[in-house]
Amino acid sequence: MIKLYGFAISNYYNMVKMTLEEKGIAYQEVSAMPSQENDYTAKSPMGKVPCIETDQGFLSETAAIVDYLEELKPTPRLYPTDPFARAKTREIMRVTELYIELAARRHFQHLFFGGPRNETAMEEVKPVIERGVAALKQLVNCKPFLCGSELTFADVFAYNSFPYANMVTNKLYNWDIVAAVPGLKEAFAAIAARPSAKKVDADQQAAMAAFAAQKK
Ligand SMILES: N[C@@H](CCC(=O)N[C@@H](CS)C(=O)NCC(=O)O)C(=O)O
Repeated sequence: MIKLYGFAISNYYNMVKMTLEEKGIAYQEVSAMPSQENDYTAKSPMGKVPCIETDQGFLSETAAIVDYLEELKPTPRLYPTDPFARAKTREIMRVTELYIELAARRHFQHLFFGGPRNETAMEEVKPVIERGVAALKQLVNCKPFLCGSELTFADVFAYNSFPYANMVTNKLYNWDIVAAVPGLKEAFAAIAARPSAKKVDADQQAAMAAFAAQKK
């Protein structure tokens, strides 16, 4: 059985977990935090969360993991079969990760872990996210999902990336980036109604409550 290493607050972890849930692949969760210790980098060479353990060995990097899972269990598929539509799905995934998630992530230390505000990032992040949002406005159709009638990995990536990024933009730039993309709020509501999202969200909220209680 596949083992999924990480923790339920991690948006990347939740992308993989949602994929496993959507595909009905049996898995076991193993609690792990990012670490540069040898015993963890042996599993996840960058020391990041998530990674998975398969019969053939460990695999890290979310995009590589979800591609593996898609090939391991092609149905229900989360990439369109048409090559161009599949590439367009990946285009949305890349834009979401590079210009929304990774840009916003520069403020995570400050916003979620009490670090000092990064003034350089204050200047640099907003224009990057502005271009990401403009690109997504052009790329998604939200009928009801980001690429149309079927749930794809574009939904899995965006659904798990936007909430934290939106906390960042709301708090630091007074800007709601979900509202900024027409149809995105409704697309997220459609995704949230799926059992996979319900499971991921419930586990995430429980983990957040436990984290908050621990901090007190
Ligand atoms: N590129 C990685 C990013 C994963 C990532 O950044 N995970 C966070 C937790 S949400 C982490 O492990 N952070 C610790 C670090 O960056 O060293 C992936 O696609 O899986």
